[in-house]
Amino acid sequence: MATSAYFLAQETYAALGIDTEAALRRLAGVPISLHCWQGDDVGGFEKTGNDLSGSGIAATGNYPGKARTIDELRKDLELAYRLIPGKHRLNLHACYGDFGGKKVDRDAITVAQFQSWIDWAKANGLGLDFNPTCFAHPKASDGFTLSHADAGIRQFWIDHCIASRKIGAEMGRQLGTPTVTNVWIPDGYKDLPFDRRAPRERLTAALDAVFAEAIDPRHHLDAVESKLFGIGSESYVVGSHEFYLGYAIRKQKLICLDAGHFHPTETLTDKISSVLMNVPELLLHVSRGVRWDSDHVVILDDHLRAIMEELVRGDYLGRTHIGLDYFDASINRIAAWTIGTRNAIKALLIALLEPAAQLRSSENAGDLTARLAWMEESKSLPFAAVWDEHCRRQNVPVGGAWIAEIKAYERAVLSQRV
Ligand code: RNT
Ligand code: ZN
Repeated sequence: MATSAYFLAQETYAALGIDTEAALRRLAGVPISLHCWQGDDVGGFEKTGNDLSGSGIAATGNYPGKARTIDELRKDLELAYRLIPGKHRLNLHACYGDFGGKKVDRDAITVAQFQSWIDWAKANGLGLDFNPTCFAHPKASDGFTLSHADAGIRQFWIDHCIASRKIGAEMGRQLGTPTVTNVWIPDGYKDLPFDRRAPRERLTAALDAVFAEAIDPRHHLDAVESKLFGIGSESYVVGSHEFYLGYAIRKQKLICLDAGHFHPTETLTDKISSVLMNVPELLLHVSRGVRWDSDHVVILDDHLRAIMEELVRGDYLGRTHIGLDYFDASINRIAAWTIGTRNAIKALLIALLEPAAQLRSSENAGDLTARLAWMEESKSLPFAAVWDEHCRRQNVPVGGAWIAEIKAYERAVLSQRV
């Protein structure tokens, strides 16, 4: 039963020509891909364990109760999905395979190690996305993978990426929804390189080898993700934005824009409509950099709102795959998923409830005063009542009620993980 707060909000929006029911219907159809790696600080389930050195990334914090096994990670995810309204996806990294205690090196993985994830996803009504794990491995310890100067090491990572695409394609085929497999590599130098060209030529050739086989886009889509710098690759990153943007345009691949991978004052706001002029589709890693690419939990801030506004205003939702990417080990990890994902959905709802007609007609009429006025007025429209209604209809906790559920799980389950 909808509440009177919702009906009042519905009237307020209707007076502006905004249909809250249509917004709720659209919102319910947009999946967010939750990143598995928030659950265990980018650890994974390989026998070798987790060492992010040389990877350019780091999870900081030691909040107790992180998932140690595939079953624990699934149980934690199931709780997060119960607290997040709507039907969503899971974004898996290759190092999260079901290895059953056996060592299967990265270049040898097949769908066999991911069948239990596919079965689990099917049982939970989730789509899957995928990533080769080109870090946290002895062959990545000097910080280079696909652009490595050593042909043997390069080939190892090419083989890993090819294996990952095959797994992604099989996930998409079995689940009936295309898997986006995203290639991100850490390759770069701490200090000034002499030769910036050769690694980029090697990376181009390696990517060509990785993508040589065409895969049916009904099952699988390729994305490439750039970065500005990483920890230990402050001076040079082979896969820069310009590098991948050019590659993606030339090969008509998806470009992955990670909100934390640009200069601190640079946002995705202008990039979305720019890159979508030239690439078929977009993958977003919604994240929050704080001073650097620090992967903080996504909050309802101006950047997040602007990203979602762009997707709605530009009518790009059908060409955009929304994923999250952050890893905070200093707070409850299930809460980190829940907070960030609920915020991403909430921001999308706010964007769907914009007084778009007024904004568009003011702008088209050259009435920039009215445009600014409507933008500011829209900030105090009663979206919270519509958001609560969304949670109610999707049978998830309304408002802060989810916090108690996480606390109870922490007491009953996480506290036992010592
Ligand atoms: C790293 C990239 C990349 C990773 C994941 C774990 O800077 O953002 O997306 O976060 O692959
Ligand atoms: Zn990312």
